[in-house]
Amino acid sequence: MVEETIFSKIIRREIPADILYQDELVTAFRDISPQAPTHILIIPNHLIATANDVKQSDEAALGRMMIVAARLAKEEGIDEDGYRLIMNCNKHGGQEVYHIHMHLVGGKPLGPMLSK
Ligand code: DGP
Repeated sequence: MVEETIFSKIIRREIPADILYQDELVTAFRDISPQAPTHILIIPNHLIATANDVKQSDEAALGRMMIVAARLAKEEGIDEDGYRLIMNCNKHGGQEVYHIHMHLVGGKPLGPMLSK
């Protein structure tokens, strides 16, 4: 049994978050500690702990995450200049919350992809 994280409480609106989008598959909300002018997290409503745990049955939710990312990038006005989509996995990836999430980051030049 995989343990719920704070993100499940955000999805159920049990704790506050700046939710920008929600449907039957995914939820998107602003990151509590933004690393750029736009920093949004897009997550599946059902708990998938890490990218390693993705199953065939998750395909619809994962596809929707991508659709919502593109839509929010446009709404934020960062689609033309560009942005970065990031999903961290486990320790070396720097994952802190074990409910997979796509970071949508933009609004300024983001520099090289990886810090040295
Ligand atoms: P990661 O390192 O990829 O697991 O990123 C986790 C992100 O989640 C990090 O950028 C901060 C964000 N975060 C953690 N707790 C909360 C929270 O309670 N609310 C919101 N909005 N974001 C959170």
